[in-house]
Amino acid sequence: MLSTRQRAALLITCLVVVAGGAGYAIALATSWHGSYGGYGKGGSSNSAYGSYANPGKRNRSGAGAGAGTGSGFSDSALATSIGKRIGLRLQGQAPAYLSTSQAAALAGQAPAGATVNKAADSITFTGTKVSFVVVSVLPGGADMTFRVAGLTNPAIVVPQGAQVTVRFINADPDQGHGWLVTSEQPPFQFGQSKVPSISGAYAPLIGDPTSTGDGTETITFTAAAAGSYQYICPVPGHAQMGMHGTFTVR
Ligand SMILES: [Cu+2]
Repeated sequence: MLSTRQRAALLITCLVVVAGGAGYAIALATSWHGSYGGYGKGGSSNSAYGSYANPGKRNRSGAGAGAGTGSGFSDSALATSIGKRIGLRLQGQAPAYLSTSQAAALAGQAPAGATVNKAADSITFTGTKVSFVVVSVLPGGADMTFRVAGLTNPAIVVPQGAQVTVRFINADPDQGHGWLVTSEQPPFQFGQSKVPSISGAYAPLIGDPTSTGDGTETITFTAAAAGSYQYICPVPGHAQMGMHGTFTVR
């Protein structure tokens, strides 16, 4: 029997891109194996995001930092549309909620035992226990970015073998987002990795805020293998639009 976490981690997105004369037609099917709604409201698995036709939008650059340099399909309108659907579908299903002001405070808080270098936009941990808060799309901040310790998409460095605890909060009012560590490197494609390269390094997608506040969850994993990774949002097109930063294990 898979745990809620394991089931939620099995996010499979299939992108079928068909080149047409005027542009691309995209059939997009996203499904959660088991029930993503293992967070309490089961039964939302195997959702299909339907079909989209986007004539004339070939290889268009996405908006935001780090966007648009990939050779893959890029469509920020489609990426935003998918995020909206996920946001609505998963609204109210996060394991816990906190107020928007609490989320904003946590987004600016420096993690214990870390060196936060604002100029270099980096956070370096040296201890074997690493813990930090990641907030996606903080109101008032840049769209399609992560906020950690007051920095936007900072480089995060952790020692090899460290136990890493990540509290993920989705503060975006109208988009679903997640947080995942991958060995894939930018430029990202529209449909980048949905499977973490470090076991357990995946905070499953959280939907829109509710009247109670922003959805939050906490994950823990071991940074076993040294390497240069990226943390990304696994929603198609979101990493391409700027939701990524370096995650170094050394
Ligand atoms: Cu996202």
